[in-house]
Amino acid sequence: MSGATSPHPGLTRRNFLKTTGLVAGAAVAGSAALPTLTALAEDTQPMHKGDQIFHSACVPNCENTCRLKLTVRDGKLVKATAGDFPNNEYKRICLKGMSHVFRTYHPDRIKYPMKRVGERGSGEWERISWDDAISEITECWKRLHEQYGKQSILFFNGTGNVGVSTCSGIPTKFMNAMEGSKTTGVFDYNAVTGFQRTIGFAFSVFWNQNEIVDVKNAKNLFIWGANMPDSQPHNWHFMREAQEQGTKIWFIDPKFNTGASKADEYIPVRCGSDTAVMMAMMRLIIERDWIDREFCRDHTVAPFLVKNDGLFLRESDLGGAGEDYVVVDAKTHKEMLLAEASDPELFGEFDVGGYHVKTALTMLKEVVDEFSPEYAEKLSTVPAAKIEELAEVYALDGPNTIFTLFGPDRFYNGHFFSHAMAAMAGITGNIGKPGASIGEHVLWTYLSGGTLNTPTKGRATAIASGEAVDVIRTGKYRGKDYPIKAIYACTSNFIGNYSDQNAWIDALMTPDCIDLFVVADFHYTDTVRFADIVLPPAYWFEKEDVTGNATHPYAIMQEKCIEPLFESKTDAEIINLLAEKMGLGEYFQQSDIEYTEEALKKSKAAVANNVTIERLRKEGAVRCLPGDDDNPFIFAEGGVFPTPTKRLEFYCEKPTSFAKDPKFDPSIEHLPHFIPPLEAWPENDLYQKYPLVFLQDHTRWRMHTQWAYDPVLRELDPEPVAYLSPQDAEKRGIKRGDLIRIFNDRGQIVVKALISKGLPPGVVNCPKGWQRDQYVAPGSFQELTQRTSTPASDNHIQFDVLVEVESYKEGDK
Ligand SMILES: Nc1nc2c(c(=O)[nH]1)N[C@H]1C(S)=C(S)[C@@H](COP(=O)(O)OP(=O)(O)OC[C@H]3O[C@@H](n4cnc5c(=O)[nH]c(N)nc54)[C@H](O)[C@@H]3O)O[C@H]1N2
Ligand SMILES: Nc1nc2c(c(=O)[nH]1)N[C@H]1C(S)=C(S)[C@@H](COP(=O)(O)OP(=O)(O)OC[C@H]3O[C@@H](n4cnc5c(=O)[nH]c(N)nc54)[C@H](O)[C@@H]3O)O[C@H]1N2
Ligand code: SF4
Ligand SMILES: [Mo]
Repeated sequence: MSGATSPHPGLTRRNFLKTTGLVAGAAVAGSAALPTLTALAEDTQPMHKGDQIFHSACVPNCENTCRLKLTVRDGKLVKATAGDFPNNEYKRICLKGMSHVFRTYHPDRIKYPMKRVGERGSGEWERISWDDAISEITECWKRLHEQYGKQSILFFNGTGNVGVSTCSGIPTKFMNAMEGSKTTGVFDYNAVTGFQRTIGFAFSVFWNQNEIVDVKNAKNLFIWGANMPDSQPHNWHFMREAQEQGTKIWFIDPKFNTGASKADEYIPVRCGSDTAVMMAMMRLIIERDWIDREFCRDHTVAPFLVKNDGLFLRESDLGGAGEDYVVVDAKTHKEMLLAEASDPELFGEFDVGGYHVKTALTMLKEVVDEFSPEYAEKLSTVPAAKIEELAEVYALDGPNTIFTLFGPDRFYNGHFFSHAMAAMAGITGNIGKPGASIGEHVLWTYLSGGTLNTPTKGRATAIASGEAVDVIRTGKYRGKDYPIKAIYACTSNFIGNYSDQNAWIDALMTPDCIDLFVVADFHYTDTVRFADIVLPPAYWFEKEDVTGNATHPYAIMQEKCIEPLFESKTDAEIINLLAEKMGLGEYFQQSDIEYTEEALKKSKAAVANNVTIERLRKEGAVRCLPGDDDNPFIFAEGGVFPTPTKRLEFYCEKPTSFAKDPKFDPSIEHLPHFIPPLEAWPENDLYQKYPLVFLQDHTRWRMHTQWAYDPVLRELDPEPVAYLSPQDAEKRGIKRGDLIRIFNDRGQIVVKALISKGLPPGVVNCPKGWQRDQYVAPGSFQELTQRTSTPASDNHIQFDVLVEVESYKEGDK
């Protein structure tokens, strides 16, 4: 990595490992006295004669896919440990990965096709044959096609398994071939939208950051709205190792959690206010001339001229033939083509060819000018002096990395947070080089199964996720007739994971609304509970696939280790059976791995990196990202961005709305703004009635709703809890261990109270993922969340939620 400005040159962890001969996973840097889980999971158990070793991957959407080494004895999976990588810095596992034996053989795993016999939701089922299940489903679907049209079947294809063919591949191909309906984005898209419109993305909307091993090259690492180490154990250790080598970690989060406790500096912030802090930082950076002029000039749209209509001034506007951008030359003060200007004005307002124009940087300056550090302090609670320090360190003491995930994303207009972050990285040049990075960090869809296009021309129609439940209830979508009469869900627990659970339950329980609800899943989840027919899918180790969804740079072969248990069938087999009966059989003939192979052959990324099934079978894990183990991938290296202008577009010329939301106003979307949360904000009248912001951690004890029924994890995290600040607990007479009821107008949840000094007053945190049957009283964390989404991104805003808390006694409502 030539030219890297490392704060600790010479000794990288990789070099250190190489020179000492230590293998990753042993107790090395970061935890001198304590062995890592990976080390603990190593082969301490003696191998039995005849044991077989297979390799696969752990494939929930935890944003990593750890490679697994699986021991099979007499056809039974007996052990899951961490599998090797070409670069073993990526060799990791967490408790969830280690507990796969228990998940695979869980006594409550759904074993056979089941049909509801009682009322919907009653939990009364009878076993049926595969033949009967497939016939009943397809006969109903054929009737609905005739009566209501093909869009009347709504498909949910979630993130339960991120294998190439299981995840988006086969289900997408099927819903397209069926010309059914689906919902748009839903989760994490606020963050994605702000980055995508400014810095673009390299291969997938979820990857626009440097490869994580590069974090050691950062002088400062700002962890801003990410639940390290709970939600990212696989990335967290790289950060801690960087810290040991001199990188300073700043942690900006409303709560003082495990990650914050390990940081060099913790900065508490009011929920949903981060954009205001960044706006103030940018004001200071511009005011004090801490900008990186060269980077602004050569790699951002700073000198571009913006017309009154919001578009950039082009040669064609001035009567020229081309579309090159026009700038003003700093020496001559005359307009010039960007390609010819060596020193364009960064700031200023001009009259050019009859247009009154401003440079994009001037427009950014105008929107940040409102944010004095004192004003930002009032909004965010971060002291003005701390904001000044943050601005100075970020601008002047780099290279700096900001690692963010989805805390600020889960608020209304959360996309402006990532938009502002990109603007700040651009004007300070903290991007496109070693140690300097922002963005998202998952190889998601890089090796997408979505490339499994249907040979028919059909496509599923997307409806906005937040509106879907109303479409079901009213039969109308944005004023037009749109009947939805059946649902098919696989790899999705949407009733557990979509906001405003009671609205969904209501839609499913309304007579004559949904004729047939089919789910393929392993457990009686919140979604399965309301199904009419349940189909048992084969588990991850009972079939072949490849995964390319990770924060490490490898595609991993998922070998079949054991036969499908009970009567389970792989998702591909299930869909093949359904397709056959729907007259689509000719397009759905392949086995799991044949589908995967087809996807890899159609994937540009797989082709470019020579990721083939043959290689995967031989090597197990194949790098599928530019760069190599010693030269990690640097996003937008050299300042060349995957955007229309090839520059960092902190001014977005043509903002769009992900779900074409009629509420979307493009005129306010060019530049970042601070727009307060919709619900969870002190100025909201609802605050009087519901004075607590409701957060829901992605906790280490579950993956969303997966592992909720796992006996090993439940030993350690046995029951639903909520964390309250001592002040809020005392005010309500609540003590540690009391049962409390958390409620708002949408619903309730009853959980055990834990008191934490790490929480600020006014915030309650209820780790997510428990299922309805795991609470002591009716309710769910998901009853409390709201369905409104950000018009730009259709992102559910699960933290933009207000609640009240009271003591609960058994027998209460
Ligand atoms: N173990 C485990 N790992 C997971 C998951 C899981 O469920 N379990 N889920 C995976 C998935 S799909 C995702 S999207 C990611 C999610 O990963 P994260 O985004 O890291 O998960 P959250 O728990 O939502 O954490 C958000 C963090 O932001 C903080 N926060 C809340 N509001 C604000 C705010 O207004 N400002 C700031 N600065 N911080 C705020 C919260 O206190 C928390 O620390 O994790 C992935 N990894
Ligand atoms: N309140 C609140 N809600 C949230 C969030 C939040 O922070 N707060 N976070 C949101 C986020 S970021 C995300 S990404 C979503 C995730 O939402 P989902 O995509 O629904 O995620 P999971 O809970 O992992 O559920 C997936 C289901 O797929 C099943 N499954 C796993 N593997 C397979 C398989 O091979 N075949 C079949 N047929 N099924 C399989 C699992 O058993 C599980 O029931 O949740 C969102 N929901
Ligand atoms: S849950 Fe995530 S971190 Fe844990 S073993 Fe599985 S892939 Fe790895
Ligand atoms: Mo997510």
